[in-house]
Amino acid sequence: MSCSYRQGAGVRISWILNLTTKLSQVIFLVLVMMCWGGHANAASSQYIVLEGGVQSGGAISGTVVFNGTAPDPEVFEVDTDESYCGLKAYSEELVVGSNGGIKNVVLSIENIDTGKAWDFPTKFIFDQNKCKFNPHVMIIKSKSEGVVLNSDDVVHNIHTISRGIFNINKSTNGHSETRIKEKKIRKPGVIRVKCDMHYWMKGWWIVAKNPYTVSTNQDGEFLIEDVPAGSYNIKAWHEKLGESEYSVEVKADETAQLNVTLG
Ligand SMILES: [Cu+2]
Repeated sequence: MSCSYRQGAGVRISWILNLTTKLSQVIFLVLVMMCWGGHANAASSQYIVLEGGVQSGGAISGTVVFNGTAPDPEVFEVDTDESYCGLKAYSEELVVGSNGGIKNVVLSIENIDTGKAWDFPTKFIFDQNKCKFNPHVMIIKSKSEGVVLNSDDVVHNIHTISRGIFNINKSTNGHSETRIKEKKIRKPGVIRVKCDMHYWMKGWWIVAKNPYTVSTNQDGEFLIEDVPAGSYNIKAWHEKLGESEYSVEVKADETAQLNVTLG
């Protein structure tokens, strides 16, 4: 009896070992498939520049306007470096022109993988000037290098907040340059920028997925050029008014109109 008991236990152990091996094989296969899928997705989301440029490209132009009467810009009481920065600071969060056009709305084509060459500056410049960030909204390419200037007589701070794109928190002396090295800005997305010395100083870096990313001027106008003919989803992003998407059909050598109302 004791012998058959031992045999039964042996069979059970060997069955369990067999099952464990099979389970390990299944888990390994699932992991390989997940890694492969992730790699394929990463590769397919890369933007590719068309050799020889875009032939017979079209364009998308339009205006982004505020719905209704725009509120007056928020006014901040300056509580630090008043003798240099002044007693009041005006929010640049929502800037609406006399025609109702909204400044600093970022428009981008979401579903484009190939097209024109990047026409962004090779080196971006972000200036701390008169206790403001200039530009308030800056569009850049990932992996690009740049400089944060402090053009003022007072000490500022550059503090970026993002989800794994680029985070820095560094004070900048008056009349100094802080270099941002190539490859530090890891991937497309939104980076919020603030100065911890002066609470009203706020800005944004938009890291573009492709060169079809522009912002509106002070009249709310924008133009996206050299677009291959096709159907596109256009995303409009504004720091206060949020995100919205629109469909546009671009025909060869023609300019499609896209007028957007936000607010
Ligand atoms: Cu500051």
